[in-house]
Amino acid sequence: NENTLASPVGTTLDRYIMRKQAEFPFATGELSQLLRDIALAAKIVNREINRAGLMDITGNYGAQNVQGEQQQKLDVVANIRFIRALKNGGEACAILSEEDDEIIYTGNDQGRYVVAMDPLDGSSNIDVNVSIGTIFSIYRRVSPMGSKATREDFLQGGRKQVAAGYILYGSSTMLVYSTGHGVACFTYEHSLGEFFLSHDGVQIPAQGTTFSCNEGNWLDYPEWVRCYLTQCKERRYTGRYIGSLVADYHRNLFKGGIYLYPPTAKNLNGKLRLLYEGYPLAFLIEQAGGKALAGTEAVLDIVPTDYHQRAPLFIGSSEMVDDLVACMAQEGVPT
Ligand code: P6P
Repeated sequence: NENTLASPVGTTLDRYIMRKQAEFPFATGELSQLLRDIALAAKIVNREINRAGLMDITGNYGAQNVQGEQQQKLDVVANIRFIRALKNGGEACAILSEEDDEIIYTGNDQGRYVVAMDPLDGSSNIDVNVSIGTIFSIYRRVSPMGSKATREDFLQGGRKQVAAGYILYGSSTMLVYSTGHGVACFTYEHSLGEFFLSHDGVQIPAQGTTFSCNEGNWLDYPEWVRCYLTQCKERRYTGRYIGSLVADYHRNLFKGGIYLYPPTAKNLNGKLRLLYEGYPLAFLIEQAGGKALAGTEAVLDIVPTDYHQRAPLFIGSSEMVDDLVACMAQEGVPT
């Protein structure tokens, strides 16, 4: 039926969500509402980000977050806004945020979902006006409705995600998400306060000629990573590294490419967090026909043990990830 066709560009996010929900007769609308709540928070955070330079709320807040990283004021603002939107929305019973060590209970113990999120990744880029992003990952709870959410709700593993996505606050603000039936991309129209569908059924090109990696860590990289990066240079690929994961990821999703965050001396498991960076971005890239590895293992297959655990991330065009795997074999890594 017409619902299974890609929705026409220009559809609003609301109409798109309703149309998609109509494709699932058993859908009860909670996930749809949860996505709307996330979109609302995104609009609010977008406004704060755009005003930041003017309201002088950028710069270091002085507080340290649980990661021991210098916390930017906008980190705090974004975290509060997403938590408040999800609390008011009523669909999520708990939240795991990069900014908080423990899970945050929303008070909606009847909520069917839990959300893991990085409210504002790459916040060190704010002061220099580089694009930044929010990343979110949604699970159906496994603990009984009416009870408090548990660790198990958040440690179900990447393949149990029911939805995932990100907001990119760039030259335009875009919301990209999937509920497991393809990737949709929406562009925000400030004057109307609406997200409009700009791409439906996004597929990452199988091959690309862009690699995104911080080569300052070259001396730390395992031989198979150096082997691959050398191959990229021999092929005269383009290096593009914005230093903001969502921005690098989004460009590679549309143009083809690979993003690499390997183990380093400072971070033996890489710098990126599994539950609210690796898993959601891996969910999306597989929906878009790409691949995501943490090493020899697919990111989505990693069994999680800790809320804030890190994992290496090699993610993007399928043929580029395959070339990376060939380098593992070449360097004797058991695959
Ligand atoms: P490095 C930003 O701090 C971030 O989490 C990602 O957005 C980005 O891709 C990466 O870290 C940059 O890390 O070590 O290359 O500066």
